[in-house]
Amino acid sequence: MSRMSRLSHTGRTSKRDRTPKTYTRLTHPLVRDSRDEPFRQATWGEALDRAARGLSAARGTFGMFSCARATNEMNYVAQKFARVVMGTNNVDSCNRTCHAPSVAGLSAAFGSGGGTSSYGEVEHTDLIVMWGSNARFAHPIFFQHVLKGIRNGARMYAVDPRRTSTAEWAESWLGLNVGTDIPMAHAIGREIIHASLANESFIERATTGFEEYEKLVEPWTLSLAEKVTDVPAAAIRELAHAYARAERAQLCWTLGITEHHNGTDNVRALINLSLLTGHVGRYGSGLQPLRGQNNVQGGGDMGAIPNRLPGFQDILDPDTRLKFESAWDTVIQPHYGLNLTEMFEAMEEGTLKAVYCIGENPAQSEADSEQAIRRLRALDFLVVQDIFLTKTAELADVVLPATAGWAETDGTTTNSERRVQRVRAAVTPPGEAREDIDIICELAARLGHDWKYADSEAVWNELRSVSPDHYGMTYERLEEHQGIQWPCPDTGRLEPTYLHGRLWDADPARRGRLAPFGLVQHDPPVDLTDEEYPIRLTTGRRLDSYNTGVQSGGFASPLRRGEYVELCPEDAERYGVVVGEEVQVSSRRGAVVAPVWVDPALRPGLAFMTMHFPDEVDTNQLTIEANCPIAGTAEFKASAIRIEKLPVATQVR
Ligand SMILES: Nc1nc2c(c(=O)[nH]1)N[C@H]1C(S)=C(S)[C@@H](COP(=O)(O)OP(=O)(O)OC[C@H]3O[C@@H](n4cnc5c(=O)[nH]c(N)nc54)[C@H](O)[C@@H]3O)O[C@H]1N2
Ligand SMILES: Nc1nc2c(c(=O)[nH]1)N[C@H]1C(S)=C(S)[C@@H](COP(=O)(O)OP(=O)(O)OC[C@H]3O[C@@H](n4cnc5c(=O)[nH]c(N)nc54)[C@H](O)[C@@H]3O)O[C@H]1N2
Ligand SMILES: [Mo]
Repeated sequence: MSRMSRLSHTGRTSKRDRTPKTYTRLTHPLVRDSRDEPFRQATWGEALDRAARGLSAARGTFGMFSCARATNEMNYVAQKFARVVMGTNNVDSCNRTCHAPSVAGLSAAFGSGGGTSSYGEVEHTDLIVMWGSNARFAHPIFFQHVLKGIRNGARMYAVDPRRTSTAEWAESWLGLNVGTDIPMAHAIGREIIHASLANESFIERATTGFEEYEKLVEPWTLSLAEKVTDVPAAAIRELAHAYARAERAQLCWTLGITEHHNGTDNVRALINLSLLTGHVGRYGSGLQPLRGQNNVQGGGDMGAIPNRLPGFQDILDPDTRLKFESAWDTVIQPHYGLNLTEMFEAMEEGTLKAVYCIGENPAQSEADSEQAIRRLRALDFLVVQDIFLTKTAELADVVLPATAGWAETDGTTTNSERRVQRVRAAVTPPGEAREDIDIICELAARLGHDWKYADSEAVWNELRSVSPDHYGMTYERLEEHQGIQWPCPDTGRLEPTYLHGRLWDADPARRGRLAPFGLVQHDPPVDLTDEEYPIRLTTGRRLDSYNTGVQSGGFASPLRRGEYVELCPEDAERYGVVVGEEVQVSSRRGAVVAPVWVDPALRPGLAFMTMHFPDEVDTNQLTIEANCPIAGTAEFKASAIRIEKLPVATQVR
């Protein structure tokens, strides 16, 4: 039976309550002996024993999801648990669904995955490009710095298929077709070269591969780019000239670039523009991938990723491994672990059978959520450690109640300008909730590893002893300077606020490894639109809600609309639908029912939905699990859908 007819037969189109679900805090451990039973409340002792038993049986088939909202200290201890207690590098977080392509692209170009600039630099720059980023909604604090920059005279350009709130502030909005960023970037690169605006001395001094790049972009004339992107050639030319002529320029991007099956290539295409013009490695000129969750940068820095040890040190390097092996008295697996995407694939293959999921909600955040849930269900053992009973937790054998990484826990977090800042416990946690670190250490102890940390500072000092980039940041100094950016190798001084100044050094010996141009080709979205699925769906965020809605769920406000499928006025008219009318939205993977919103910010053929209300409308039933082969990130930003009117009788009034 097709999904559509199944849907109408199960009556899911009848009266629906769309009030966002309210989650209540977890206050006690929960266990159950079989998945068919409901959870029952347990003592900590019983729940931890049960979790330890399940995990000890899972050696060799284990994976961990770590929490990008919790502290650096927690992420450090979590990845140590995976590596030392469970003997695996299979540890990852939501960075995979998000900015992993930025980290991979920046690492390939510069050897380090961090954004190159600091927030304040957008206030002291001449040009700001917001590329695939709706910072007005998703990074409102950073956007305040952008607005100050504009007030100080900076020009701002927005490159986004939708005329977003961010684009409203731009001098020019380049409303490109979804998935045509490489044609846009290559055409800008070609125009800069043809107009003799390339920074030849920087190219010569700091980069490699320019001749190949020049050949690669040569076919991308402005008129070809106009045809592919749907942005007028004159607007592309204007951005090319403005970027190349600016004394200083900041190129900021987010998920509009990374959440594609070729996200890393997209990132490389943008980095190329900075190499072409020398807009990197100087104050006010640089690259800012604005990271997502409050500590997703820190989680990766702490080694909660499958290919790096704490301090972003490569697992494949034997000296690095030796250092950690002697610090932790263990043997580190000499190969990369599975990333989040690969762990889900390994579940399918039956080679990954147990997961310890800390502060992630993959049952609702993974692309093609029906498939993700099926895979989680098939696990032999699932422990979820969260602050709420999430959809993922509902699938678990053991649920452990944690304290919130901010407000209830001491430690540090690292933001997307690489600034490590202190957070402090200010609120008493509910019920029997315990700190993430305590819970992990209790489990480690039951599995034969007695780690003693007096407090978060003790964890931090252990990290400092193995990570040169963090060595100079004592808690005392973090306090004194109100946060310090990495790298900070020295307790006596601070480094510049931007990275890669070395590329400008007159002395070749101090320039280090030169930055290669990325030779990347255009590759359109995997989920093609056709007669059956004629509309391009892109998904993302709104100001008033957070990710899968667990933390922003139930609050009501007249300004908060819940989930809608947003269309432009022309398309609404073409489909004969009006604001509030419920329609069926189907993709090649699933179907949902959602009310229509009409927004002139969209262009014909383009629809927008959020990921914020999966309990009411599960957008990720529609999205495609087409992953970037380098970074493992799914193409959340490009699915093909169709929209159908519902029979009148099923409309909710
Ligand atoms: N209010 C709020 N803030 C948040 C979050 C939240 O849920 N709510 N989540 C946090 C997290 S985890 C993250 S990762 C960040 C994400 O922050 P953003 O990446 O800024 O947010 P999104 O809305 O997902 O996507 C950004 C833009 O990409 C555009 N886009 C879609 N397809 C394309 C394309 O092919 N090319 C280009 N150039 N653009 C495209 C969309 O139209 C959208 O405006 O936000 C963080 N901040
Ligand atoms: N369609 C679509 N899907 C997307 C995206 C998209 O743009 N479109 N974006 C993707 C992106 S960028 C991201 S980052 C992911 C987000 O995916 P997830 O990280 O899976 O989703 P969240 O809703 O942020 O879940 C965070 C969980 O952490 C818990 N938590 C918060 N603080 C703590 C703590 O201190 N300790 C513990 N133990 N738990 C805590 C919360 O209760 C919540 O359950 O979604 C991805 N999915
Ligand atoms: Mo994210």
